[in-house]
Amino acid sequence: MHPMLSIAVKAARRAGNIINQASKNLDLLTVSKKSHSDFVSEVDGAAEEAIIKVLQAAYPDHAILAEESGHRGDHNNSEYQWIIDPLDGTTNFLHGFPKYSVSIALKYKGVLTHAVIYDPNNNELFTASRGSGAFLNDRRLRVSKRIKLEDCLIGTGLPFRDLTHIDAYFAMLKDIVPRIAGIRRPGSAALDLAYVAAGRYDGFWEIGLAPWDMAAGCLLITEAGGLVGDLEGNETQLESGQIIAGNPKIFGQLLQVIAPHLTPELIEVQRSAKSI
Ligand code: 2AM
Ligand code: CA
Ligand code: CA
Ligand code: CA
Repeated sequence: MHPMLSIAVKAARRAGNIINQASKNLDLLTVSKKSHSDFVSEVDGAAEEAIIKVLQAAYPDHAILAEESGHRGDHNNSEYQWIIDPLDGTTNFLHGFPKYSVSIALKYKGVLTHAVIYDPNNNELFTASRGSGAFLNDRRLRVSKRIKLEDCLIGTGLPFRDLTHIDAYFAMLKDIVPRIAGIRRPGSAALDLAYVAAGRYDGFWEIGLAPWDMAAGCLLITEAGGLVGDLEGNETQLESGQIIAGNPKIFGQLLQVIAPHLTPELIEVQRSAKSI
């Protein structure tokens, strides 16, 4: 394992331990709301600090973008940037619904290079390094082999914070559901993307995500032989928050159903993210 990936794994496991400990006493947690239905607890912050402590001890010069504390370090001059979601699926965590994860990715010169997604509940560690494949614990991962949309299990997430695009999203959902075998919406986007890499889902799409929800999952999927793109089929821009992913046969079929429901506003979100 590349030394930078092992540091990321160490950080993810530390965060996972904090999350597991806290999950035994959910009633004791202080929970606040960032906005309507957007919850945060002290566990999010504690897990994030633990991750950052491990990363900064090893790589004090690297820049960091983390959900709860934002930017740290010199983003203009560092070639390395860590992108961190310390607890993806906070709502699930707070309800004892066992679908949440820790997500850590490293960009080198703007390119996703290492990725970890850790499910502390099931002790499932998903890792990838560019050019070296994707793994679940010690097992090499491949995306699924299904070729017909009608046989596929597709993951998604509902818009929850910004409801501006909810009609367009429901139009996508309405069109896709009769064409597939099943739909799932567990609520941890990072873990969903890891499941595409593992072949548990054949495809996934969502709008309104944040860069830290998507970064690690994108590398896991491409390293497992899958495709990721934006909702027009172009290269994913993490800042756009819009993603379609799947095995190489299903990616295009999913895109054909989803893309016609893009509104000018959703297209604008994608295209303006490209110019960042
Ligand atoms: P979070 O738990 O790290 O905030 C996509 O659905 C992402 O949106 C999730 O991975 C989750 O990341 C975030 N999210 C926050 N609040 C949510 C909510 N009430 N419902 C769904 N997703 C939520
Ligand atoms: Ca959050
Ligand atoms: Ca998240
Ligand atoms: Ca989070």
